[in-house]
Amino acid sequence: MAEDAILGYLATHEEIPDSGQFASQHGLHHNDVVNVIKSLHGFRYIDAQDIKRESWVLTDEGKKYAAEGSPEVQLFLAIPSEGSIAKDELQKKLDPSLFKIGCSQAGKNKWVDMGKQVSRKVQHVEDKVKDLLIRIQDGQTLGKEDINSLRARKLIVAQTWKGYSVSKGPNYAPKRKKVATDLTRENLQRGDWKELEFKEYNFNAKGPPAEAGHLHPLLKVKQQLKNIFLQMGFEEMPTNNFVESSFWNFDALFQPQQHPARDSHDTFFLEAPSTTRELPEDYVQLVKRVHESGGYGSRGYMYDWKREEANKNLLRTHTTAVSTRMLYTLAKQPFAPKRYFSIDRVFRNESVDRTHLAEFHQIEGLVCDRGLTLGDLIGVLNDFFSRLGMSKLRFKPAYNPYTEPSMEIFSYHEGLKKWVEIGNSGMFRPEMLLPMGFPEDVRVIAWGLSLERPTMILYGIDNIRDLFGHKVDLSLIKRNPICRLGIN
Ligand code: FB9
Repeated sequence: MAEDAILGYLATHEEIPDSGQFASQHGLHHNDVVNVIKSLHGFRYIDAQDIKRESWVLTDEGKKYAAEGSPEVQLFLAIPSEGSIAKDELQKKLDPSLFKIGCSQAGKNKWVDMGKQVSRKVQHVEDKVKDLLIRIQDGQTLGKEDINSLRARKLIVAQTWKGYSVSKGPNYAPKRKKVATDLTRENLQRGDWKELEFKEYNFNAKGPPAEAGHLHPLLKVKQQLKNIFLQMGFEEMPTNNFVESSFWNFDALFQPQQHPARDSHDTFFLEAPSTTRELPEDYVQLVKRVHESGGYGSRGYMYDWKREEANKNLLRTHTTAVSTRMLYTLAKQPFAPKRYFSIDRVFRNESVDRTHLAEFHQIEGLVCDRGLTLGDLIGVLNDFFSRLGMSKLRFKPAYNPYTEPSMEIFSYHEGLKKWVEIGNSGMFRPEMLLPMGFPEDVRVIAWGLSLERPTMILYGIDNIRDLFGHKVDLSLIKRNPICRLGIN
């Protein structure tokens, strides 16, 4: 239909200057003409150039006034030609939005005398606004001043009309030749492949989107962080046990049994299996003693340490529980420096809010070596976070039951234009390391942060519930970009 019209017209005419006029002259919808133009252009039957035309269209309010007259004229006509009418009377005669605009415009045009009583100041008025709006509807061009006054009253808005001018292309023919898009066995048998015209390959054509698996943003950031740790010579610790005993999660870390984090308000304790099966007895006695009466230069906590408390099973509250197991195993071997890291889920019985769920992923790093100092900790933190793109760090003294000294870590975030708390760190207490059997001069420095916080900031996710859990919208998983950690 449109195709024959266009190809036919070009048989006898140099070009089609304006696809819009061509469409209306041939009683065609301009959209159909445009689609055909795009296709014929694709096969180089024609050459098409974009043409744009700015035009004005009426807003809904504009259409209303073009149909019913401008508010100021409606107001004027509602006022008796002789005498006056009470303002609130008049108000009743008109639709509220009309009345307000009508008053201000009629006032501006000095058509009416607005007081308690309202009267006409002129006998007759022209509805210039209505006429101008109708002229625009008829596609007429108005003067700049009229356009600005209508635009100012939000009665018209600009609209860009896009069309094409068309001329013959290198493959022009009055009728589209059927091009072969495939060389078939039949073509070869019939030998008609010689005459056939084959469609050119469009090497820029996008293939159908490959429906492939997609990594959750958290896993992309996790992989980036793993790479950073491995590049820094760290080994990953096995974190495949969400269920842990209070002993490894708390006691071995020299965290006292009456510490608030150890009650069910903060920790998920298990009903079944409620208690751990076995613990290394000789080591347990050393932990019991250091809690009760100290040793190694410490006076301990001086309370009755209860085995049954240590036996309670829970969902680990931090991956530091894994660090404890690994350090205990390490202390059994002839000493060798070690760098360990873990990234996995931890569980805290906390109230859920924009940035907190009952579970999150903790990232932890530790360095175990002789004579390590706080300087070494600050050094490794600067190295680690600079690889995450966070170079300007500040440290604030903090407290953890299992590290002394301890520091909260802050970084200045260019995007957020503020200092952000990016983690916690410290030097494990001798009351934790010496009962394990480490030599006196062995020190362990460690730090931790969450995986969710950096992921939310990197992917601009404001509410943690949009990142993790059953409410996550899968399209976020499908379309989330690669993880650009450390790359601004
Ligand atoms: O992740 C945290 N903040 C953070 C980290 C990175 C980041 O990157 C952006 C791209 C720029 C942005 C923010 N925090 C730790 C700080 C806060 O969010 C904090 O309010 C919440 N914390 C969690 C615990 O909440 C109860 C984050 C989580 C956390 C805190 C401490 C540790 C681990 C995770 C630890 C530890 C530790 C200390 C000493 C020795 C061993 C482990």
